[in-house]
Amino acid sequence: MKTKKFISIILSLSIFMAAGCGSVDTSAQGQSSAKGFTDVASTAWYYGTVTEMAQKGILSGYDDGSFKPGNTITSAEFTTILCRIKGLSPKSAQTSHWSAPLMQAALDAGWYDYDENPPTGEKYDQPIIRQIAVKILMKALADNFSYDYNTESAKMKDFSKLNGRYYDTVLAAYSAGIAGGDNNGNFNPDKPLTRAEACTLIKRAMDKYNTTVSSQPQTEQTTQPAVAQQQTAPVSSEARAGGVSQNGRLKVVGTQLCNESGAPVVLRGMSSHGLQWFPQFVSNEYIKAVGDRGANVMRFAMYTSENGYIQNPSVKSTLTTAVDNTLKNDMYAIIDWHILSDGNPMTYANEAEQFFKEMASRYKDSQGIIYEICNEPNGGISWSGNVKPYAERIIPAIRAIDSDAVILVGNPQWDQDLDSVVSDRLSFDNIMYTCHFYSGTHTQWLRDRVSNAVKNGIPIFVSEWGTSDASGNGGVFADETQRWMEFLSANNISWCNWSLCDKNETSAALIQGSNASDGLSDSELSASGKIVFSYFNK
Ligand code: DCB
Repeated sequence: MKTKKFISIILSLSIFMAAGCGSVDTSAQGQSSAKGFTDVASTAWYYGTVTEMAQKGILSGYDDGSFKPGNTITSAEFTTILCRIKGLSPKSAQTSHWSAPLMQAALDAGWYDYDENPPTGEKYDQPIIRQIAVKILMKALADNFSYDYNTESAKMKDFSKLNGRYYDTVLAAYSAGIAGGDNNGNFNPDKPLTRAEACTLIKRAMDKYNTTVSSQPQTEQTTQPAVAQQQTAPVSSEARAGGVSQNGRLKVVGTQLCNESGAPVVLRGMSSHGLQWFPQFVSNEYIKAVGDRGANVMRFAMYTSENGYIQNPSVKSTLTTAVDNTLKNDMYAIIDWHILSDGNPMTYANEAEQFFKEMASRYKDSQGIIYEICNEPNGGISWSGNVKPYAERIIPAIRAIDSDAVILVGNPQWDQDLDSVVSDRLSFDNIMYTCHFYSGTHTQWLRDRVSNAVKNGIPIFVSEWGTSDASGNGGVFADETQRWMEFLSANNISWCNWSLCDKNETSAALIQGSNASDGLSDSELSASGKIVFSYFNK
């Protein structure tokens, strides 16, 4: 919390004041506004904006009821507000500064360059200067940087002071009506920004680009300065061992899933059941409870058929809520296009392409997303004739938007036709092939296929497996499950178990009446759930 006393500042020269933006406040201090900020007068030019932004929970005031509109805003404060709006996941950082995980995320997202704000943090607490602020704002929120150079540069009397590296973003902001000159027509590129001005800039950009506040990860609440406190979306739990903030964006090296720095990572967690049937188990409480038991990944089965997405597209909002909950809990999230009774992925390839483009646009800045483009191809289809061509269509569509997320690809016979993959693999980087097993049905012969695939350089991810037989029922097959767990562990293979629900079938991990509000105890787990949860950390 800042303790500096508020000094009344005359904001008459606000550079970002739009024409006709209202009267100039010269004596805000002591007047109380409708929202209760003691120093934001209802006649202030920024009154409406500050009030609205505070109501949305994007900025907040200080404990003493003030907002300090004329104070400068620091680099870390300004940038992390945008990180929260966009829901960037915190990253492992070089310093212990409160903002460092999100500043690292902003740097990695390309919002600013290393020298503008080194990750060693020495500039984090300095006032941010206007040209850098506008650049970060535009990188974070703008959907295009279009402008006419002659028109926009002519509007700026002090254009010669603008550093060339900010031409595109600042002139685009001028063109979009987001930034403007002061009363003298100057932009003052090297001057600090005030809190009121920052608020106005962000609001204009959000309005212009129809930005909605993401409900994704936050930094630790306790260490945020007042300016950056989020008042709406629930605040995330701590960084999780093996989670996204620790491992960052994943990549595939050889056959091994690795973290951002190239060290091997194993993800273990739960798959949902069909989201159209069991949405209640992908709540924040359930996901957090699974994470607290040691999992670092969740997979969400969005069925295409059986009253799934094709017939009932609104199930997509269950999916995105589930994914957001997962990221908020610092876990990886797998978006599963769950074909099953429609065993040929080509049947709904158009819908799949559209869907994955939308997901990629939504999550491209998140580090915790894995796309699974077709659950279990099956029926009279082949790898080379159906699934591979499907993958060759969907993967580039995702990559055009989200260039380096890991993508999981299925194969015929419910993800058991690994031999076909070995002889005709895809040519993309950062992909893994799925193998699914059910302990009561799939035994050593399938482990042999996995071993053979890995030996041939095929990266394997077990995105679904069960302790039951292949119907999801029967068993529990504890001995065979143990063989599988030892095998996967020995091979560093990641997995998700089917399924986090309380359906009356063996593979369901929960008993009826489970309640995750206080975590999930063993007594709330089924026979299968008890076994599975005991393997999250092994
Ligand atoms: C997979 C599917 C998954 C299915 C489980 C268990 O299917 F990816 O959706 O889940 O494995 O069968 C089951 C649920 C049931 C639900 C049913 C239909 O547990 O509650 O009624 O889906 O929605 C597999 C996996 C392997 C094999 C066959 C199937 N196999 N299959 O090897 O023969 O036919 O669904």
